[in-house]
Order: sequence, then structure tokens, then C-alpha cells
Amino acid sequence: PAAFPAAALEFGGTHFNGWLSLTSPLVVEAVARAGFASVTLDAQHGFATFDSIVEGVAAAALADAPALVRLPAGDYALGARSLDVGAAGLIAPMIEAAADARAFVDAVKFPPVGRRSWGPSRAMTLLGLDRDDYLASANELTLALAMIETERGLANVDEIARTEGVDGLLIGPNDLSVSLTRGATIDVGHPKVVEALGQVLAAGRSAGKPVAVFANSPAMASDYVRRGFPMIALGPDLAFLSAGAERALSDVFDA
Ligand code: 3PY
Ligand code: MG
Repeated sequence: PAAFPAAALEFGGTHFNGWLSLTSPLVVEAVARAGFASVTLDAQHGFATFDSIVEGVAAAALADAPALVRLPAGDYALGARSLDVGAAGLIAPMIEAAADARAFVDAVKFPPVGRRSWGPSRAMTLLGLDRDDYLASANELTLALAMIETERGLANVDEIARTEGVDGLLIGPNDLSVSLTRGATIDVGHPKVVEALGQVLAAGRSAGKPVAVFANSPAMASDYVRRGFPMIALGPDLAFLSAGAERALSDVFDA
């Protein structure tokens, strides 16, 4: 398969990523073939495990879609293992300061940027690269995205964005709402969350790094397209399944 199209994350076009919480490789393949440019296998709040990531990366490759993995908070060891088996990038939740960003980068980028340990068994065969070529290109081929989703992360967004090895930012609007309203509400349209979107976009622009955002619904995704986000993660798959099932039933009576 093609390496992760990092170019698609440059400012300009919109890259749609299908967000998956289920572990079946059939789900990965179906969502990728529906037209998403990449998928995310979610090991933080979704059900992804290392075994399902091994299968999910292969299923995504069948559909020519790079697979990202969202890690459980702080679990950078799973990040390095996911890259070893061919994940095209990693998403680290709850990054709140440069020190968090550096710990993430340290585990998942090879020297001189980080201290990733050598062992990309399947990643090399998936990409068709020999050892030297993989070593020379892995830091660029594999994306490290830092999630900004807390008040503290927002306060430190500039230093996080500037951290060497962080390839981009991903906004988690649900957690941002929880954090910025001190637990009062989960409202991705809350004025404080909307204001934060602009702040993170500005930090990305000044650091020369793309800013992605997670969308709970197609309507939110449309709004984020209008705001100019270059990458929008839409999901999760369970919501696609529920919406499709509801529509199938209602269509019976509308036909
Ligand atoms: C959030 O919105 O908090 C996320 O983590 C997206 O899944
Ligand atoms: Mg979150």
C-alpha cells in the first residue's frame, strides 16, 4: 500500500479519516472502501487491542487506506509496536505540555528525533522497504499526532505544536468541552470549544503543522470543512452502523 499520504495533511484539501472502535477487520475494510482516505483504530475508548491492530492494519492495506492507531493515554509502547506492524501513524490523547509531547515522540521516532527501538518486522514488508530505507524514511512516513483536548493542553498548545517530531495536532472537542466547562457539559458547539478551535488552528499555522479535528456527526464535519480543517476524523463506526440500521428500517416504510 501507499505510505500515509502526509501531503494530504497539508493545508488545502480535506482528508477524511474513518474512526473505528470495533475490532473486526471486516469493519475496517468496509469503512475504508466507503471512501475514507484513512482509518483510525481506537485503542483508547474503542476496543482495539494489539491483536486487532495487526489484523486491522492488513485490512486497511487491502483497501489501500493507511491505518492510524489512537493509543490509550500514555501508552507509547503500544505505539511503537503498532508502527512495527505497519500502522501509518499514531494519535496520542491528552497531550498537555511539551514534556508529554516529547515522551510520545521519544518512543515512536527513531534517532536523532527520538529513541524508537528497532524491529519494524511487518512495516518493512508492507511498505516494500529494506532495512536501510525503512530506517531512513520511517520518521517521515509515520505520523505522530498530539491530541489537544484539555484546558492545560490548550494553554500549552504552541509549545506542543513546536515540539520536534510532532507532525500535527488533533482536536478532541468532546474532552475539550468537559475540561473547559469544568465538567458541566459535553457540548462540541459550546462557545469555549469553538473559540479553542481557532486557537489550535493558529498554533498549527505558526508551527507549520496541520491541525485535524474529530467530528461526532456529519453535520459537525461539514462545519469543520467550512472552518478549513485539512483532516477530519469522523465516526465512530458504531454510529455509522446505528444510523444505517435505523435508515434501513425506516426506508422499508418509505419505499
Ligand atoms: C474527544 O473529542 O475528546 C476525542 O477524543 C475524540 O474521540
Ligand atoms: Mg478525547
